[in-house]
Amino acid sequence: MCCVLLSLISMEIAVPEMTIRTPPPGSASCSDLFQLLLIQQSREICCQTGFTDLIGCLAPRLWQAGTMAASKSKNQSSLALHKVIMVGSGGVGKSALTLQFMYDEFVEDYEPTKADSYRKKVVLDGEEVQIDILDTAGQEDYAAIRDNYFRSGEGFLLVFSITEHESFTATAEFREQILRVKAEEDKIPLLVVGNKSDLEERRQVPVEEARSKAEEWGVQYVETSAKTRANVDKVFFDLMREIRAKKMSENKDKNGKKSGKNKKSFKERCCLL
Ligand SMILES: Nc1nc2c(ncn2[C@@H]2O[C@H](COP(=O)(O)OP(=O)(O)OP(=O)(O)O)[C@@H](O)[C@H]2O)c(=O)[nH]1
Ligand SMILES: [Mg+2]
Repeated sequence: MCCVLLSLISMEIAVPEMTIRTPPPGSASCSDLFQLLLIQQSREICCQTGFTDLIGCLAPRLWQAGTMAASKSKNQSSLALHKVIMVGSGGVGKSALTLQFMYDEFVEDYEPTKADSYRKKVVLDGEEVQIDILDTAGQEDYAAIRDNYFRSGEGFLLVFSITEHESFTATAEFREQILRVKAEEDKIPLLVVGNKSDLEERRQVPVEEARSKAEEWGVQYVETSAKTRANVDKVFFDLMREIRAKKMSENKDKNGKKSGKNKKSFKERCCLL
């Protein structure tokens, strides 16, 4: 069974609306692969029954299911899992950044994304963790399914291209959508990323303009180049740190409440003589 599954490790499973790229050899476990096969099977059912629209709706759920399964195996191997979503207009370099981070390669060709999902084990401040990256479509045709994607994310890289002012203006709308979808959450881990910093001669967005917007939103602004790899690791690792800090403070709150409750019930059990 394992041999058959291992032969699938570097295979790319492509479907009309979503691609799941398996981790490079050595980093995929059997349970990861089993999940991928399950996901693939569900999608095949959708394709065969002609419900291709369903895939758009199911993709984020399937991603969630996949990451939930990873959380389970995470518990077994006690690995934390951080779920990151790439957001921004079409052509700003979301896929290029993701592929550079995942595989240390720069893709020159532009192929608009529908939705791609990636998983990698990394060492974050000395601790081995897993990162799940959902690379979403910037193209407007897919705007309707963004809500579903955003709901399942724990942190966001809000990407624009420094060579296209319109893509910078669009970040405000993307941010609004994230805040609306995650309205019940306090502080959402998010970084504003100005990509294509290697194309300085074509810059349309001044650093100061982007920085002051990020300050207004209370988030970090970082310029990257998927081509030269400048700051690529930084944005993913800084975001994971923010996600981890949020989870820790939420756990602290929960535990605080629990012990508060215990104190009350202890008091309630006492009576004055
Ligand atoms: N010079 C330079 N080109 C880049 C950089 N990042 C991306 N590109 C190029 O810009 C084009 C679009 O990049 P993608 O990563 O496909 O853009 P995207 O944001 O994923 O686009 P959608 O999938 O449509 O949302 C490609 O031709 C890339 O090679 C960069 O940092 N520097
Ligand atoms: Mg893309």
